[in-house]
Amino acid sequence: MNTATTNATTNAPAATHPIPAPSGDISASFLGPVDLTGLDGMFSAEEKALALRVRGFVDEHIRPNIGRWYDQAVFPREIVPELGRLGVLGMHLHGYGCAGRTAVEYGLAAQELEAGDSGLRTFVSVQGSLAMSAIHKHGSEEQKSQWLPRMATGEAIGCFGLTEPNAGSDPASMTTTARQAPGGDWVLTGTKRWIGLATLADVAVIWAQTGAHGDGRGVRGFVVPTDTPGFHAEAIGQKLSMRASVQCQITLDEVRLPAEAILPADSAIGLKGPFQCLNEARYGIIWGVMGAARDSFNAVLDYTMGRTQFGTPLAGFQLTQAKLADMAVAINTGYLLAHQIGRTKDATPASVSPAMISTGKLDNCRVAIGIAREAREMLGGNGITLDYSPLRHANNLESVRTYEGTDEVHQLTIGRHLTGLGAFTRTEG
Ligand code: TGC
Repeated sequence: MNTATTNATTNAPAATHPIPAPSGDISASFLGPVDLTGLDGMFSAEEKALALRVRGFVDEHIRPNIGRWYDQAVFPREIVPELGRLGVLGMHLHGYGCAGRTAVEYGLAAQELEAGDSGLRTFVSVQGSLAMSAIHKHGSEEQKSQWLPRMATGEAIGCFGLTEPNAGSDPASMTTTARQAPGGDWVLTGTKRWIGLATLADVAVIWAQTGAHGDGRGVRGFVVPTDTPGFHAEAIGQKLSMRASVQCQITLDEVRLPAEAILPADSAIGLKGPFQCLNEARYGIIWGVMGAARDSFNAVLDYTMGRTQFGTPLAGFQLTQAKLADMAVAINTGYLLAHQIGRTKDATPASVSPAMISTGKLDNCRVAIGIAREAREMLGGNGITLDYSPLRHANNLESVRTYEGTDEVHQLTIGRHLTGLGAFTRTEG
């Protein structure tokens, strides 16, 4: 029988070990009871204050509603300007109304948002790390001035169209084309799939084959206002994951754009253009998923402390403690990995290799999903409801583990780094 009192907004027992409130005592670890290794001491007072501010936002705007949004498969469009006011949209970018925060601060914000829900963190990543980063890194002055300030406030939403129905792990095989018409206009034709927020977006960064160079170097990016004739986005339904987020299929039917719609920078010639943006999004995931893992851990720690079976709190059983210990150790190592990559990114950005990013994305995703699944199991039957976060996190993490590079893509990226031998084999024909 559950002896704990009940939370007013859900049927879940009230927290017996609440994580600190935004204005709480940060002399104890700001990461709560999971901090076994002095993680708290790795962050400055300013960094922790930022994390706690984002946590306060999550506590106020996301936690009370996320079960309903998830159940009803709703992305709360109205939260976008609130996220803009919080300063997390394109927060790691400088100028054009962006907050100019460090990589570590961006990571801390990502893990607080994902402690709320991966779908909401994904919105912030797609907007800031993919769409805004693409324009910021590769765009013209006009493109930056037109879009970035409005995207930083949430007045405009962006999406990033790379993946296609038949080109997921292998974007070099994309079939979307951009041909230049007499007079210089570009005409885009093709289909993109699994594109976050495309039905809500005001602008899409679309990657397409121009045929101008061989070996995938013909891939270029285009800034496409979504009200351009021929642009059509449709939400993908019946998802069992990321239900408080929107993933879409985009159809480009002879979408005609002016010559200056292309992302002009040399850095955007070929696949390295989109891959540089994927690095930013993958970096955010390294931190984000630790938030989902930490939230799952907190939920199950509270639950096992409060629920008595066979006359003992579940947390008093050795088998429970072994699981809690393994989860906490894995979360600590995940934060250490994220912190190491984040500090490196702030100190010497050029030394953050694709293999380093792959190491973090690969391991923190598989660790986080393992923790969320284990936490669900420890919650027993109660764990299959939306009153508790772990199964929602586990389901979301199925998507997070897959997008921005599957485990296999990251293993082979690391393998290529270690051996110098590329094991991605493309069979022509
Ligand atoms: P490869 O020959 O390795 O590289 C082509 C060019 O790109 C450069 N490059 C990178 N540059 C920066 N960062 C990286 N991480 C890079 N990886 C490669 C490379 O140096 C080369 O440059 P250059 O100058 O020689 O042209 O290309 P490959 O075709 O052999 O691919 C290798 C592989 C498998 C690693 C790559 O294709 C890959 O990462 N695949 C996974 C793609 C992926 O993550 N897709 C998910 C996209 S996310 C999305 O569209 C929807 S989710 C977001 C949402 O919600 O909207």
